[in-house]
Amino acid sequence: MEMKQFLLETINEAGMLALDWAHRREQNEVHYKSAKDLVTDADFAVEALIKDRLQEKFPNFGFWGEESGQQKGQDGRWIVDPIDGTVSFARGFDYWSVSIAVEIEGKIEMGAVFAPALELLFYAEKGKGATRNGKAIQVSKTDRLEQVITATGFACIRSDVEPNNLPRFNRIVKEVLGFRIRGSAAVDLCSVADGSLDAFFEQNLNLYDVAAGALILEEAGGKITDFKGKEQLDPKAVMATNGSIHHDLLNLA
Ligand code: 2AM
Ligand code: CA
Repeated sequence: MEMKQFLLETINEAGMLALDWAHRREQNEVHYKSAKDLVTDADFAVEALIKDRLQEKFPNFGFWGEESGQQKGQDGRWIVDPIDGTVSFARGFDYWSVSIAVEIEGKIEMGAVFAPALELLFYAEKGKGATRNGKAIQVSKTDRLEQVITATGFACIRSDVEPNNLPRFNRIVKEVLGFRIRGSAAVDLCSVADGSLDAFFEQNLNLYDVAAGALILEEAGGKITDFKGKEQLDPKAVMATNGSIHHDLLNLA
């Protein structure tokens, strides 16, 4: 079986397992990695399922998951966030997702983000465009700040990182039409990809939060840089836009 089909089958199975946990929240125990960093039984179960499936089918692939760490492999690796938006998931707020990126020779070649409670599956392959529930997607054409709806998040504040995202938020919030803070970086990147949002920026994320979403956004015609405008995926400094308003937002970043 080729990798694409296997990736889509696996993320579907993982998302359905997570949704099953979401439907019986009272059984899903919350554990605290630190005061504001939590993980649930479901996170561990979903990551274990994905890792098992990968090892069974592609044993020469490495694996990097948020909950079980890194395991080397010769053919490439899967970069996995079993549940991106765990806080939302644990509370029954529907913006959470399973995120899987396929890295080969150091480059992200495929990415899938599945938000089962929203019934949204995003997929992209390098050079082949991006899809939402099987249909091709494109970023928005919004090119004026006063028409921009942008997402952000405050992982930096939960991790006590200084300087944090608040001064940037304060500058940008005065110039744009609206903000959305929904708690899943992976879903936010996909919303920029399908044009329902125009931008997303956040500090202090991890590669497993953004690797798949970043490819999906780029394949939908979007742009990602750090806050200085350098064209790279730096999970600690993410400015992701439709391209048209990138320069204006960077000026405020
Ligand atoms: P998670 O749910 O997988 O932890 C929301 O702002 C984004 O920040 C989510 O992608 C979330 O991923 C991530 N996040 C939340 N708390 C964080 C922390 N303390 N450190 C780093 N990332 C965090
Ligand atoms: Ca997670």
